[in-house]
Amino acid sequence: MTMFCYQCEQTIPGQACTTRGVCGKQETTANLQDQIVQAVKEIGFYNHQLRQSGRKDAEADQKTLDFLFATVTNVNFDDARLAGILDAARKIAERLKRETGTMCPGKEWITIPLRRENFGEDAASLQELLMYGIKGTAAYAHHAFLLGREMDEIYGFFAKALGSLAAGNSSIDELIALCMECGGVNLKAMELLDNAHTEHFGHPVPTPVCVTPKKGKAILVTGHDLLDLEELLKQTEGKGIHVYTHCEMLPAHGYPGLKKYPHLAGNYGGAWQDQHKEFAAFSGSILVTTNCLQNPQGYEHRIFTTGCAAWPGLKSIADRVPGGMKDFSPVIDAALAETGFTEDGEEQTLLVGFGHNAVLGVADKVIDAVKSGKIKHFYLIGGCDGAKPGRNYYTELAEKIPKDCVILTLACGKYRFNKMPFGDIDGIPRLLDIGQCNDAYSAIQIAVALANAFGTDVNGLPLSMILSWYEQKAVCILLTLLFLGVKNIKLGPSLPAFISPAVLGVLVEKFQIAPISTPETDIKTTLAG
Ligand code: SF4
Ligand code: SF3
Repeated sequence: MTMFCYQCEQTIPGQACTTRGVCGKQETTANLQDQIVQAVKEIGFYNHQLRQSGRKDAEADQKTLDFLFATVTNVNFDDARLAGILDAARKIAERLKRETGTMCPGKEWITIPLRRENFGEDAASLQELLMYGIKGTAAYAHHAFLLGREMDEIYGFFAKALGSLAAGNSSIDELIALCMECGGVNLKAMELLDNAHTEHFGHPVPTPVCVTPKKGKAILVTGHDLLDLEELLKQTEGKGIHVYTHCEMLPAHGYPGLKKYPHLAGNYGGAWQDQHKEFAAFSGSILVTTNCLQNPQGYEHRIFTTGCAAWPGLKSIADRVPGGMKDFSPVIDAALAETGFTEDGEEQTLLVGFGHNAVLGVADKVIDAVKSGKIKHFYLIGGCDGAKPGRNYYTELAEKIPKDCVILTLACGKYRFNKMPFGDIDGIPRLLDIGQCNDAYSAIQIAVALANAFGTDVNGLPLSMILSWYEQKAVCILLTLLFLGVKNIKLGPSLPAFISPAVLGVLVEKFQIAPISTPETDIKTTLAG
């Protein structure tokens, strides 16, 4: 068996990973993930039948989220764990098959090359666009679920869309409609997660974060799961350990419910792709709560995974029992066994915490600054980071954006520029860090409020969205923006390999989406528009 995966930006341009993933995914792992995706589509097929007859299945609904999250890029590389997931998924599909008395087709086109043969390149391209949108949405719904939030509409859509992918009976137009619907459902998933975060941890407030280490024992937490971080902070209280955030954990510092812990000491390192160097240099233990995980090199004894994240041979922290907490003592013991940092670094800070509540709290000031011409334009430079040299574009872009423009940012791509001095415009910082990728919800709230204040829509604002993508969460966010009718998005560093030329043509025609060019050209065209 060979593999065929082209779900992320890192794959060979215009092609796919066919022998081993650029991410480090082995052929066996890719094949297990293909089979999990197939089993989840079957669950969706039967679940949709059940729902149409007025019944619901909580196990099918909830497990769909976890199973799909395990197939997102850089989450789970552990074949033994994936085989267990596959087994569990097949058991649910079998049970639903018995309960519905129906038969799901689709096993004959389990891989992408087979789907291309069966359905043609364009339908296969749209099927994958939908599938990756669903995966990203599932990841956000999974986080909301862990904080006690669910939404039946999300489950109903998953059952319908996965069922249609299993049956392979949707036309090109129906697939396009499902992709747009996925964008709308993802907006609801991000809203659900935003509500869960802000109710549990409070609304983020502007907060300076130290980005240099402090003397003492240390734990580094990476990924997106704020609940894991909170439980770790509780369990490390009074133990003389500093807890640092890494990559997508940075926005944690803005939440009152997390920043109140004095031992949440700061942020360490940059985005995920630098982890080999940065984790090796970190003098403590490391906890990986979600993507993006890479093969550990030399620090295997002091790195731990939890939740959906897994790497073969790495120690994993078990899930919490209902009503309880995860037990992070292995992570704490590993931190205490390390030397820790032997001296304080020279203090340097950056600002986080500009969620919708904080920004809309100063909306009057922002609106006045636009009206008086002090703020000419807003740029949303958001999305994922990655290893490609072409991603330097985003650093140069942020650097070259004129001083009378404000930059909104979110997700891990910001590490390309978030330590630069941007200054402010009449007290409004020129760089506003909105948060994690899922906080695209916040960015949308801000844009909609500004549009209302100016009596226009989001496309009528002096706002340009220049996005960087890498994995499937970025795909669902892009679908959300398209669902909202946002036009003229610039996307880079390269266009998705799974988008066929004809599908790209539709996106260009309907939404004027375009690849990034050079920072100078893109600034010129966005300011002229
Ligand atoms: Fe290749 Fe990305 Fe798939 Fe990994 S996830 S195998 S890098 S396309
Ligand atoms: Fe980054 Fe993986 Fe996408 Fe949540 S951590 S944005 S790439």
